Formats: sequence, structure tokens, C-alpha cells
Amino acid sequence: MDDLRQKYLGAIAAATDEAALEDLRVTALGKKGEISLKMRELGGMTPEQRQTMGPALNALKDEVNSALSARKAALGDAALDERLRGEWLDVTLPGRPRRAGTIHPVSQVTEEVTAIFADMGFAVAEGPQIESDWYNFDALNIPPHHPARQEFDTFYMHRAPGDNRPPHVLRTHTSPVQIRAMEKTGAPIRVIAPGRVYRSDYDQTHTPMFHQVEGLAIDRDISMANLKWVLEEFCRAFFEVDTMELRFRASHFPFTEPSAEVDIRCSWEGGSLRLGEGDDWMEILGSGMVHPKVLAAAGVDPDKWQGFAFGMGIDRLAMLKYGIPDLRAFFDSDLRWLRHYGFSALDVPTLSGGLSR
Ligand code: 2NL
Repeated sequence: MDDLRQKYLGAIAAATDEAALEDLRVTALGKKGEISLKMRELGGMTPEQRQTMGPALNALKDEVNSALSARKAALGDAALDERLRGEWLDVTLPGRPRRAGTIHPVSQVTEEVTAIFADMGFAVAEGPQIESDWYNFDALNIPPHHPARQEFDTFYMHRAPGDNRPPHVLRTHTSPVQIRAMEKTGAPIRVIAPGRVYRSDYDQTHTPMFHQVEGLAIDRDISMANLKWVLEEFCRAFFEVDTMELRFRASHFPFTEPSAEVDIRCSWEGGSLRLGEGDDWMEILGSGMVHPKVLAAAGVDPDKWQGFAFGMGIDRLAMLKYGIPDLRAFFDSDLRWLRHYGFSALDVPTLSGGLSR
């Protein structure tokens, strides 16, 4: 008995894996195991022998079983320790830097504006950024030496020495795109022209390159009433204010007659801008009925066709819609895009200062 005990307990202690333990269990306690066979021999023993051998064999069986489980658990712990040593991670290492990219707010606003006008049947037109002075000025009823030419702070391209034709210009508005569109498809026409424009002006509120979207609708009987509805519809959709109120102020542009500048209702309470309510007005665009001379210059008969046009600054729209009208916006919105403008999200005085009057 003691031999058996020594043999199995020794072998169990020496086993180095679970398979070896299982082999030992079968050899000792399996159906034909050494200890099982011994237990079967009890039947042929005298009652006296059985009285001592029975409990002894049962105790041995229990002892071997517990030794097997204990060794199995120990081997499992060792394996886990081994794995943990091998798979150790230094969670205090600095993370790998990831570049955080976003859609530029000017691109985002251009897409929003385009989608709103597309819903009202306006197609998108594009054209060159370097224009002839005819498309940029003459066709828009701004002849040479007209004082309005000075107001545009135009960038002029070079001509070869001796070439006395008027120089090309960097377009000062996207109107030439609409002149080209009218020439190409004629009337009726409904287009918007978003894009980059250039003026030689650089200060806190002006950059030499900025973005504009112009719109044009020409048909048999388009009126100021249609203009008013389209712009109201646009402002309500763009600024997401159903009650947005517009004010049309008489104005003057060479390319429209009559002309109107459009303001939206707003309030500046506590230095924070709210749109669609309050007693203040903020100018957001210029508009009017296309001048008959402009229609004629684009090959559209002004005795048969008429329509409206408007123009607005995309960068300003982006500042208004995604600017910081309320300090709370600092803490509950995603401001990554501000980096595009060189603002720091924590530079409170600059931001609020930039938006208040
Ligand atoms: C403004 C004013 C305006 C237009 C742009 C236009 C285009 C054609 C014919 C007539 Cl092809 N007009 N465009 C009309 C009125 C105003 O822009 O303040 N823009 C930022």
C-alpha cells in the first residue's frame, strides 16, 4: 500500500503537464487502474482483511485524487504566470500620435449651401479663376474707367511687353461664371456659382482670397417676390431657424436694377449672437434683378427674359454658423475645425472678441 502511495504521489509531483497527469489518473484509478483492481480484490478477502484494506484503499484513492487536482491547479497557475510574463504590456507608454483630420468649414458650408439650392432646382456652375476683364467687368455693366472697378481691389495678371490688350484679372467675384453659363445654355437658367475669388485687401476682416457663392435665376417672369422667397427659404434651411426674418434694403450694384442688400434679424445680448430674434439686423448678402445690359452681354434677350441674382461670402457664413456665438459651445461641441483658422480652442478672449462688435 505504502509502495503504491509513494509511487503515485511521487509521479504526480513530478508530472510536468496535464497529459501526464491524465495518464497517471488512468493508470491508478481508471477502470483497469492499479488501485481500482486492488479495490475489486476486496470481494475475495476475509471480513477482517476487508475491514482494514477497504478504508485504506478508499483513503489512498482520495489522496491520489486530491494530489491530481492540486498538481493540475499548480500546473495551470504556472502556465498562466508564464503567459502573463510573456504578454506583459507597459500601459504607461505614451500613445501613438494620430492625425486628426476634419472637413474644412468652408468646404462644409459650400456643400450645405449647394444642397439647399439644389433642392430648389439650382445647378452648380464652375469657371476659371483667371478671367478676362470682359467677363469680370464689362459683361457685368462695369465699363473701363467706371469707378466701381476701383472698388474691387483687383489683382491684374502681367502682359508681355508691347502687348497692350487689357490684362487678365484674378476674378473678383463668381459672376463671370454665371455670364459664361448664360452664354452656354441660354435662358431659362437656374444656377449657383460657388468658388474662390480674389481682392487685394488684407486686414483683420479681409483676406486676399476668399469664397463666394452667387445665384442666378432667369425665366419669363421671375420677380423680386421669387428672390425674396428663395432667400428666405435658404436662410431658414442654412441657419436652421424656422422663424428667420429677412429685411431687404435698397442698394446699388452696377449689375442689378433694382438692387437690395439683405439683412437677417439677430440679437447681441451679453456678447453672444442669436439669429432669428432680437432688435438688430446683420447684413448677409447682396441681390437684385439682373440688369438688362448684363443679360444682353451674356446673349440673353432682355425683352424676353428677366430674373434675379445674388451674392454672398461663404467664409462669413461659415464663421456665423460655426463660430462661437455662446461660450457654452466651448464645452459641448467639437471645435477641431477651429484649428483651420488658427484659433486656439482655449483662447476665449480672441474668439469672443472676434465675434462681438
Ligand atoms: C455682394 C453682392 C451680388 C450679384 C452679386 C450678379 C451676377 C450676374 C448678374 C447680376 Cl451674372 N448680378 N451677381 C448680384 C447682386 C449682388 O453680390 O455683396 N456679394 C458678396
